[in-house]
Amino acid sequence: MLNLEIKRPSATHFAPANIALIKYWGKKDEKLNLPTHSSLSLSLGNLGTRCTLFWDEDLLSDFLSINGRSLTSSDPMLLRASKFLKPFAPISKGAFRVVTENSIPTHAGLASSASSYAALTLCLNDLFDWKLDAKELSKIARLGSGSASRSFYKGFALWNAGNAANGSDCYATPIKVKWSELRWFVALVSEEPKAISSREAMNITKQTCPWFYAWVDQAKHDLQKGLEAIEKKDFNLLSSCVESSSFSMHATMLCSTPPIIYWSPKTLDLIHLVRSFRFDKGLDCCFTTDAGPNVKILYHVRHEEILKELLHDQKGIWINPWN
Ligand code: 2P0
Repeated sequence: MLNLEIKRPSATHFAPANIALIKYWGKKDEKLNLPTHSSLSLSLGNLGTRCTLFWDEDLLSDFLSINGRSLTSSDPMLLRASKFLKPFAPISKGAFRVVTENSIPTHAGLASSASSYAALTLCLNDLFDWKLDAKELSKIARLGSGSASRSFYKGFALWNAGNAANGSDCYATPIKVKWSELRWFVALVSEEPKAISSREAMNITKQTCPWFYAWVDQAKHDLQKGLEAIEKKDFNLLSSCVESSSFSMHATMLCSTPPIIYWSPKTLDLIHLVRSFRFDKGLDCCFTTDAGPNVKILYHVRHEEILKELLHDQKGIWINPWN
C-alpha cells in the first residue's frame, strides 16, 4: 500500500515525450491499460511536459491547467486526470492542483498524454515521498495513459506487455543501447486536436477490425526485428520494421467500422517523399505516424545536412532524442 500522506507542499518534474517505433494499439484490459502486445519507443529529447503538482486545501475539486489555460470542470482531459488521481487523494480536505506546460503541441498525435502522465507520476512520487523506482512509476503512469509507461527514459524504451492479469509485469524498461546518431524530424502537418481520441480509436479497432489479431502477430514480429536492428545498429532493418508497424497499425484502423483515418493528403505526400529519399537517394531516413496527421521522420545524423536542405520549406521540429 502506498502512503497517502503529503510530505511536501508541491513537486515539479519533467518527462520526455516518446514516439513508438513499434506501436501499441489495442488493450487486453481497458481498466488496467494492459496492451495486447509489447511496444518500443524512442524519446523526443527535451520535448515533453513539465508538471507541478500541489495538494490545495482550499480547492473543492481537482484543477488542471495546460500551457496557462485552466480547463473547465467538464473538460474530458480534466475528468481523465481526476480519475487517475482519485486513488491517490489524501482523506484530508482539498483537491489536487496540476499545472502543466507542454513543449509539444497538445493532442496532435505527438504523445503529449504520455509525457503528461509520466511527469504527473514523478510528481506524485515526490509529493508523497514514495521513493519508487522507474519500473514501479512506469506501472502507475500506465494507468493514466499506456504510452506514458515509456516516458521515463531518454533513448529507447521497451514496454513489456507481460502476462499477469493484475499488470504486475506490465511496465517499460530502458534499452541499454545508445544509438547516438539517430535523430527525429517531426513534420507538423497540423496542430489541430484530433477528431477522435486514440483511446476511442484503439477500442473501435479492437472491436471491429477483422484482422485485429493478425496485427498483434505482426507487431510481435516487428518488435523482434526492431530489437535486432537496434542491437546491430542496422538502419535499413530498423526502417523496414518501423514503417511496417506504422502501416499495419493504420491498416487496422482503415478496416474498422467506422473507418478511422488520421492521415491527411499532406501526410501521404510526406510518406512518399521520405520513402523516395531512402529508395531513390539512398538516405538513411524512414517515417512513422501515430494518431494524427503529423509525420515523424527518423534519420541518421550523417544525412542531416541534406535532409535539412530537402525539407527546408517543411514546418517542423528537428530533435536530438539524446539531449
Ligand atoms: C503508441 N499510440 O504506441 C501508440 C501509437 C498512438 C499510436 O499509445 O488509451 O494515449 O491512454 O493507453 O497511450 C496513444 O495512445 O492511449 C498511443 P491510452 P495512449 O505510442
